[in-house]
Amino acid sequence: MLDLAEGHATYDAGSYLITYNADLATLEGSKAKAGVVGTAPSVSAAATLVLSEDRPIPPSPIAKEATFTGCTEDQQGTLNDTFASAQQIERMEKLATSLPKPVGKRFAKCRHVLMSLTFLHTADWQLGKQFAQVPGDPGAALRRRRLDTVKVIAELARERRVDAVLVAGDVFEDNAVSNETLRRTMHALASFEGPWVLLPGNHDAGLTQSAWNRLRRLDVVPANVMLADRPEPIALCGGRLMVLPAPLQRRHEVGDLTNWFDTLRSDAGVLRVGLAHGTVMNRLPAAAKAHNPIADTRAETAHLDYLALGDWHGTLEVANRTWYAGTPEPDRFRTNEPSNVLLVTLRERGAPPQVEKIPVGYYRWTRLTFDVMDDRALAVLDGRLAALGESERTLVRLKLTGTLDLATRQQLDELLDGWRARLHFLDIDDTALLARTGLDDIATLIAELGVTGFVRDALETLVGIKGDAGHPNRAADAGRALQILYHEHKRLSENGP
Ligand SMILES: [Mn+2]
Repeated sequence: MLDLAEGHATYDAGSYLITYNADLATLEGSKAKAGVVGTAPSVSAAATLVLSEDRPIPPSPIAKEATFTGCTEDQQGTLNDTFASAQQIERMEKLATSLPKPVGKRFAKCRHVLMSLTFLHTADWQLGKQFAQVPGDPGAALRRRRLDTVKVIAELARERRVDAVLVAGDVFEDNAVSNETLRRTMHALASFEGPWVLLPGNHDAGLTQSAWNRLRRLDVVPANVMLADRPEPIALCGGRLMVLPAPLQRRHEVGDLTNWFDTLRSDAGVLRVGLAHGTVMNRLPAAAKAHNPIADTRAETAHLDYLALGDWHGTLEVANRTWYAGTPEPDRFRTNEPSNVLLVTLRERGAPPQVEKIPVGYYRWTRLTFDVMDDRALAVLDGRLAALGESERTLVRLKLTGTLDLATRQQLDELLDGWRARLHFLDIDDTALLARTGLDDIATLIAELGVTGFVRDALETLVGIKGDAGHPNRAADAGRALQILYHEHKRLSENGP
């Protein structure tokens, strides 16, 4: 809340940072305070208070509106509009020229510092992906959904009034996606009319015959959509933002395509954002493929304010100022935090970026391992599946272990049939679920497992306790112990230690 009558220095107004400059207050004197309450020019005066260059701007969470006391509703609206978007600089400049000279001059000097810039960072849409592991209608629904999630991203960009959307590669599953997919993709971007920058990745590399060339040939690319298939800087936001793209021009590169970022010069104050697709060296699990290397020091050596990456499907701050956005719509059973886009705010050259994760994914892919020992476990399994919630948008890969008798196995199958109908997709791996033999028959057990020595002694003791009607609790425990012993011994003898 900025109270113009107070004359304080710094305010955090609805988390839009406002600097109230004492010099300006002096300049306008008490008239400024009075003026703010009533007339339209006084709103301009209030706006100029925000635009002082005299004080450092500490980092603060960003919102795109400020609340002022002493304004009419209309004036408040004007202020909010003015602050709403960094794209509105021209408007602010016009406003400045209508102001008394000293104030207008101050504004002209400090606008770069004060107007923060925001963009969405996303990647790995892989539109047109087939989902061979999910057959039939559920797989088709997953394919359609990816395009819907892109529409959600476009809506989000509009709502948050960002300055740009950067897509860090693998927009398409491959260069052979249908013309229909290409057209529908362009259509899905329609809600956001600001600049989109689309980068080729390894899936849709900028080859001679590429989806990118085809898009151009089909003449379906809107004017606000840039295909960054050449390693050339792209100036956005009236020149305040320079995007440095490193498009893959074949699927696998041995060298680091972001090298050229280091040598590209830009004017002082221009924000520098790299856009690339590949593997950041030394930072990802060893299993990550080492194609398309990107230096983990690139943000420093190229003086980037932010490096927007794609290829790793989970959201990850992988190095200083360097993020993987992850795929916005999850596409596999892996727990690496997909489903987000990143809302990035840059305040000024050199200041740390503010990065907000915004979930946009629809489907949830869940892996579950469950040990079934007896019929009581079925109710627990039922509860675990129910606790996942939102069954219609959930895919489950269920791995079952344990031993079951035939009757319980049948109950289990009925339970799973029910869940198969409710979930979007249920994949069951029951290769480690063993059928139980007559555990009461010690002779059978010993013969089947082929045990001797202390294992055989333990078996005999447990069977003895299990048969002791005088101690029903101990008997139940012994029964369970027998099952575990049976299961473990069988597993070890089949798989080796
Ligand atoms: Mn990729």
